[in-house]
Amino acid sequence: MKELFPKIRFALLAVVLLWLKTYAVYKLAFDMKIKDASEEVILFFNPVASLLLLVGLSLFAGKRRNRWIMATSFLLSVLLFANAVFYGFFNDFMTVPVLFQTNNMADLGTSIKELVTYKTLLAFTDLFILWFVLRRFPRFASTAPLTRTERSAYYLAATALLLVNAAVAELHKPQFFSRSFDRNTIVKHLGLYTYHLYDVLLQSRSSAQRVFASSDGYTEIANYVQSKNRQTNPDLFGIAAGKNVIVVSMESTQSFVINKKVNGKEITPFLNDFIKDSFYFDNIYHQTGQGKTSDAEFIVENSLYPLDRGSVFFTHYQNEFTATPEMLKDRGYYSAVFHSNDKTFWNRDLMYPALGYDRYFNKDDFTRLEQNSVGWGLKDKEFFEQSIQKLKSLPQPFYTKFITLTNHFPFTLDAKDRYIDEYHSESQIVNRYFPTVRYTDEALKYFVKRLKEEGLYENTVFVIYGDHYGISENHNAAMAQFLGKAEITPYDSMQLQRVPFLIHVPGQSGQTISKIGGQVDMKPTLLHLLGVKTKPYIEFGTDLFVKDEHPLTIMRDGSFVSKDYMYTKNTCYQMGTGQPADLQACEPYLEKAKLELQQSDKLIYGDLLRFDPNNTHPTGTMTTKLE
Ligand code: GP9
Ligand code: MN
Repeated sequence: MKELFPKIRFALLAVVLLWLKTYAVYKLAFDMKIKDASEEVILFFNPVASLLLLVGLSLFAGKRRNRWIMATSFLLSVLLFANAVFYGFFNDFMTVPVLFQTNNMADLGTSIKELVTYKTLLAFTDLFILWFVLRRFPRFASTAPLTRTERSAYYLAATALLLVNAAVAELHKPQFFSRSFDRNTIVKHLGLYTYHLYDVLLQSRSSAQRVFASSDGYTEIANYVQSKNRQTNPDLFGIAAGKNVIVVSMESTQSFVINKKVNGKEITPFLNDFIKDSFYFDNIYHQTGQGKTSDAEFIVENSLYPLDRGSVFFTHYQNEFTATPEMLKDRGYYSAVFHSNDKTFWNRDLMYPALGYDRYFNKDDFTRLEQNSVGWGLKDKEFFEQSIQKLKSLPQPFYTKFITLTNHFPFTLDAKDRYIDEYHSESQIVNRYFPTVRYTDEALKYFVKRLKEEGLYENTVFVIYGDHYGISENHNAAMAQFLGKAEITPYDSMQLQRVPFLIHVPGQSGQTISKIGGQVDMKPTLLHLLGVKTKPYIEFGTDLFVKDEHPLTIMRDGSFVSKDYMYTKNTCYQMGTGQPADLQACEPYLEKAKLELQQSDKLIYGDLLRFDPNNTHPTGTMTTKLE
């Protein structure tokens, strides 16, 4: 046994280097929200056990052991590096489904460039050290074979350490293993690598769910949904029946820009005016997860929650859905999406037929010249202009969706498109955000003007919603400055997740509705205006025109907002004052929120809408494939 050390010392060196590097990346690239010294100690030690197990696999590799060690170090470094970049924008750790979203990669270039800093490059320093040791001190890296006892001793020790790690997590955070905490909490307690092993386990469990699902599963969820109080507002039901619909998904637009000024100038002058003639909902939260824009699209058109991991557009595009375009098809509507990105981005070319769309006007349908484009694609104004002729050629009534793009992270804009100056704060991202929002606002104004000229405005319902946040919590200091606050508390952060939502119905006067709601509520709200009863269908939202207070608006991570309380980051807050409240006050809602998300997840994982008797257009037999 005493000969063991020389045989494993190169592996141990790799472990120690990876460990220290991981800790450095934890501190520099992730916002771990460490509360006290004990958490810091847990954080420091948490990479060790899984690193010993993973790098230890090399001990089975015989003579090629050192190559294995180098390869494992490299792969783990890539994983660390990728997480650091991913976290920079998403404030989240990667999951297995995210890894398979490879068709998104090409376009992510500009965003990634912005996020790759010296911090992320730290992720590869140790490989040079290992390589140097191998070259200069080959005897240090012995490849003498290990006996079975030696290997067992090594793995026993590493596993014991993993168990200690798990026990400490459970002691420090009771019910760690019975409640599903957010990914930040998991990484904080178990470490990044153990988290990834756990994530792989989750993935295989969810894949199995479809196979074992039956119509009983559908019935259970249908009963759950039918037990909710879902009403319509009789004064408004059907007021827009048969009209065309234009939905605009506004990239990264949060409510805090509405009716606000920067450097003395309005950020959204057009929307501020348009709101006055529209139903404007000023208390609507986005409910997206890792699927960003695609999650918003999914929620808005299905009234289901997105998944906790990955984007439903990628993970479940083969499912059955009863989405808005499909439901409207039965009422004689033609449906189309307009978006000037690659058609495979977010797997849209495969997902849109499943949602019942007839046509997807994508990058290939638009003329993209250098001077027309910025950041990820065609500038919004140009995009709307080029869309008009295509829109005119569609059969009516139509249901169409336009997805804007210019206001996308990292918010780049040509000087001539800057209608207002940048903001002045320590965050370049926040500074640039305002002019790009202002630009999209101008593009919308132009779009409405052109629709009027083409005679398409008067018979069209106009829906506008913000898809998700554009400014992540990494920019809290600049946001505090903009909002004139000393700091951004988790309560404030949650309120910043509100996105604009408005519906303009020709001939109706404007009204601001401050009921609290989320993107799940948009589908029944719109469909009821169009005179479509949604009650027989599965939906998790309710009509925002119904006066009763919304019981609960639930975010994808289990946070929620109700009339009296908000729950976020494991804390209960009093609505209005933002003061922390006794956790007990939130407790009854917590269970409800959990159940709601579970039901929605079950529906998606089990592909249960295939058992829905209302599903008149099963994907497999759909008459119209994407044209
Ligand atoms: C890409 C666009 C932006 O086509 O919808 O996607 P996002 O990165 O915001 O999810
Ligand atoms: Mn988006």
